[in-house]
Amino acid sequence: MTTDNRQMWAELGIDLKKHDMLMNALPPIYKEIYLSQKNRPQGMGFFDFVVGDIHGIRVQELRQDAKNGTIVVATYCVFVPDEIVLAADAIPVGLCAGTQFSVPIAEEVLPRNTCALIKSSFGFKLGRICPYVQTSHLIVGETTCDGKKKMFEILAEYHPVYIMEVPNKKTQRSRDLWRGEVLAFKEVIEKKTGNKITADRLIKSTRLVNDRRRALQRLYNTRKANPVPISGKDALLATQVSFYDDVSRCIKQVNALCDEVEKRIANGEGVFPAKTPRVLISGSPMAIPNWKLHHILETAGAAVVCEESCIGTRMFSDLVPEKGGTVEEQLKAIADRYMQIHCACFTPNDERLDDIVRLAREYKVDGVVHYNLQFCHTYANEAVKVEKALAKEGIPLLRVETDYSDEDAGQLRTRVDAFLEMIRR
Ligand code: BJ8
Repeated sequence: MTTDNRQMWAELGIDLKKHDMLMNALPPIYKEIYLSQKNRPQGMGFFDFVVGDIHGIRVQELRQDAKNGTIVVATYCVFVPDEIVLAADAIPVGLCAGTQFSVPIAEEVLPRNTCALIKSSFGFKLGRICPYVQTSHLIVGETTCDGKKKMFEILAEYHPVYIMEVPNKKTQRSRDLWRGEVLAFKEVIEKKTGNKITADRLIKSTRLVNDRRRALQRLYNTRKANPVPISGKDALLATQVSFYDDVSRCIKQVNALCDEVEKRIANGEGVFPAKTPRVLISGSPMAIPNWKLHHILETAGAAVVCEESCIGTRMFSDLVPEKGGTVEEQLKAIADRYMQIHCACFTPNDERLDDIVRLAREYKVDGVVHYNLQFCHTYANEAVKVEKALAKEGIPLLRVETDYSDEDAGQLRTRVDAFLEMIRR
């Protein structure tokens, strides 16, 4: 930790004592979960560096941009269109909400029976331990689930917050509502930045965000190979980092990683033996540093080969058509693309069931683990339908409900062991 960083954190109003505790806790966990893996691609070195310096260089960059007048827009959901933020020369930053550390802080205010993702994100602000939150000029929330929606109301007492209304159905009326929301968001961002979003800026930012999606698609495609050339933990980390890293740098680093990993495939090289059981994880997003389930699965002898999640395929599967056109035409294309995210907050949401079955086939998995954050009722209830859809296709399923603490790690391991025993070929 450099003196420069400490000074920057102090200027940002960070609670240095709590922050030190968080920063001291991360390295041993990372060493155990990540650095203990064998035969990792060298390209993961960049991502190791990013985590090792998680509140350093990237925050310094954002601070410098902010000092030069750039607006930093923080988000918690893949429904918030980065294209619009970038087209106004602002910087989008996906906030992490994946640590147990900030949960007890949030529980001083929020009900305990709230999902860990909501508590973790709120705790970061309440405890003043996240320099990304502190650097941001605006947090953009959404009306996806009830817990998040009401948390954002409370968060607005501590930080500027703007809420986008995400509809709950996929009818034409809902699409029209969402198009209106995207248009309103463009106006909010223009006002906040003082920059006009032109058709030219919008097509450029659309291409850029699509390039990030293409890079992640490329990475995930490599995971279809057998033996799998990269661990699930490493692929998850690259996806997690892509939420807050500079977009152009992220594209470059993910593509460099893909170059290396594709060579491994050509050489028949893998990180796990070819007969390793292949698992798809589906469900609630895993924000950084939530690596718990991947770690349990991969140390129990499985390979996680895909995540049907917002920190996974839901983030990058669909591109915005790059047809250009007027600002209004492009915003419509952007809005329509985002309506293809099959979050469990929609009813009905059968497209997600189709996605899970399709991905299970494409990634040739031996089983699916449905990951549900405790108290997330949307995903928990949708899991009933997921179970039926997979049973119909003869695909084994393990349903897991957990939080960010390690209290249930032993019990989870026992269940994972039994599941792997069942699906082992
Ligand atoms: S589009 S999945 S990122 S809302 S896990 S907070 S749903 S109680 S995170 Fe999500 Fe957007 Fe949907 Fe994706 Fe609520 Fe459930 Fe918690 Fe969740």
